[in-house]
Amino acid sequence: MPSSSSRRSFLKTAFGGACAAVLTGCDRLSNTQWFPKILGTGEQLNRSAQRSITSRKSMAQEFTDADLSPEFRSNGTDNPDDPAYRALAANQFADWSLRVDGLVNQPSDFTLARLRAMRSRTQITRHDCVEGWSAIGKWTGVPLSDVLAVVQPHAGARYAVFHCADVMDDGARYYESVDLDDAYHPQTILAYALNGRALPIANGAPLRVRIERQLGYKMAKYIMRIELVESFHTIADGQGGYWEDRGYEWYAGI
Ligand SMILES: Nc1nc2c(c(=O)[nH]1)N[C@H]1C(S)=C(S)[C@@H](COP(=O)(O)O)O[C@H]1N2
Ligand SMILES: [Mo]
Repeated sequence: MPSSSSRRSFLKTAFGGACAAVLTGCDRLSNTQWFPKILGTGEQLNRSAQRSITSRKSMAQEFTDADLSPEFRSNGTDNPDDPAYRALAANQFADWSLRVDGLVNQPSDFTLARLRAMRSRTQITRHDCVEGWSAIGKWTGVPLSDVLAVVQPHAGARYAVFHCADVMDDGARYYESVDLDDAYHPQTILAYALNGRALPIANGAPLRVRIERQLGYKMAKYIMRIELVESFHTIADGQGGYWEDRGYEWYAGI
């Protein structure tokens, strides 16, 4: 993996004159997570170039309570109108469970109570939406790695696909996918709480994923099922996600 100084020199080269004028400022920028995140998408670097400038194991920046946005806005679906979802919501999700299956040894169902009883992680992070807004929120949930430890993915499993409850205006259901590097990342959690309270419906209740080094559209809300697959192209002959099927990059991170 490249050292942070080689990453800095890459960034200085990539940003040439702009960085030469304000070297110290550029050093500071390159040490934060969001700078490479924006570089990776704005400059249309491909995935291998992104991998070569930043370790896949690096952590997204975490913040403090003082940094929390006054309100964490909602984007995309804010209340799925799927009848099965509405029935679950009417009963505070007491009858909801997460199905985890596909290429696994132990297909399993996780109720909210079961998820809440597992190890939890709380992290304060910044969410960046490609539509041009960001917000800092405090998320609590189960590391996805712990859920995967229960279901035991097969050696051939390469991606986790998140199947969601909401159907978009064009009739397609929202879904997303990540590779297992990101699925096992310590900051990848299945979040059931936001800012110390049960996750609001507007932000994905009862469960949404946080994949902190990627952009907002990867962070599937209203998750009903996680499927382990060898290729995400087998999902509806698609490109790995609702927005990816409409032209967005599958790899939306550093
Ligand atoms: N199921 C589902 N997940 C989704 C979306 C959606 O419309 N449906 N929108 C995505 C986008 S573009 C963003 S920016 C975030 C918004 O999360 P928020 O509503 O908590 O702000 O959720 C992402 N996950
Ligand atoms: Mo977004």
